[in-house]
Amino acid sequence: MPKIEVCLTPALLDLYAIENSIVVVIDILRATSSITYGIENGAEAIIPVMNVEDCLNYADKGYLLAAERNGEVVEGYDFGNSPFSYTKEKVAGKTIVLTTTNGTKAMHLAQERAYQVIVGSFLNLSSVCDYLKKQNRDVLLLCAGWKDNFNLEDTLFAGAVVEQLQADFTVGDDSSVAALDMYQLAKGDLREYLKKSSHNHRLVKLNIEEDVQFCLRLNVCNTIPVLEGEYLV
Ligand code: 3SL
Repeated sequence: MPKIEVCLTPALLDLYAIENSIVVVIDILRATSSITYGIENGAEAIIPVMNVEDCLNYADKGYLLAAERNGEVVEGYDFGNSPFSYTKEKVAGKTIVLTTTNGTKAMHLAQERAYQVIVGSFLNLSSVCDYLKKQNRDVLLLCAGWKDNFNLEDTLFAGAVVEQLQADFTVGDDSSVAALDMYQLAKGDLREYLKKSSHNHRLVKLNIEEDVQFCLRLNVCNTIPVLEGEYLV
């Protein structure tokens, strides 16, 4: 049986052998939720870049430029990381260059070594799990966390995936067991549980409570963004 493991922060990624694994990058609030929603809504591609300045390399290509740091849109950019900026009206047929505090960095780190990098969120939970079940390959769930620290929301999602895959995969490490236990404790009311999370406090201060609610919606997207070269498609 293939194995499933959970890497709780990008700072721990070096500990995992991922050359033959599918890595699911998770940044529930809000990067991987917004990316999922954008691709679902017909964005042609999303190019995740590490640094704000990297976006400018694409400035003359007619792409939308999106940049978030510390939860806020970086001045001068078209938009940031809110799922409400990734609606059909705004992104269908468009290519978006995106940089975020944690999520896009995690994608780059994973891509250096992984067999494949895909994007997971509660919005596409079941589609991601169905896809992983069919691949018969080891899986690493990579929590983007916050500036290399552990966070609750990404770990909860990892637990939700472990719950759906545990019959078909060997659960490979204690962080998977912890994520599963946490998810089973919280799943009756994810929103209530996440009121304790540090990123929730950050986002509530920024007045984006509705983004948090949105990112916790279950299975409203079928798409699975896959990183192909520099493009998420
Ligand atoms: O860190 C990230 O990649 C972001 O998702 C953070 S925020 O939700 O936009 O604050």
